[in-house]
Amino acid sequence: MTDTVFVLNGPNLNLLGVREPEIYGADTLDDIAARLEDRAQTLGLAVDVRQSNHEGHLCDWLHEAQADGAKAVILNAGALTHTSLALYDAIRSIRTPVIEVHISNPAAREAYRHKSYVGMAAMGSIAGFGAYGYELALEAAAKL
Ligand code: CA2
Repeated sequence: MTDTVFVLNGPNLNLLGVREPEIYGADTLDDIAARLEDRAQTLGLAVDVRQSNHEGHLCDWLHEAQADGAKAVILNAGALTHTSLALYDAIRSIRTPVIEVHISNPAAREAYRHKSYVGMAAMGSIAGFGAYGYELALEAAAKL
């Protein structure tokens, strides 16, 4: 059976390509999903791309990834990255590897973006390469 990688996106990432393209680029989440689906096919994987503005949905989906035997989770938790102990605990509570992704480079931005609860629990992080970071994360997931 084809291994699936969950690609979970947090608050406001539904606005990608619509607002602040100077920071987050011109691609919409649908554009990113379409490229990931293509790339996944060549890697022999499937992707399940989701977005929610609600912290609890992201926790539920992390649990679902484990229950479904997903190969990995790629997680851009948006601003919840910097605040959510619940996401930290959810990532720690599953055995599924989680790869943190950010379009921008939070370390080069405001001090309040420097702490990452997701990064403290994730297997690894990719940040600052724009939307291409999702594809880099998928390559990393394929190697696991
Ligand atoms: O760079 C990233 O991917 C971030 O996760 C994006 C978050 C930000 O809070 C993190 O520090 C870094 C913001 C997501 C909001 O998405 C928007 C998309 C388009 C326009 C406005 C916001």
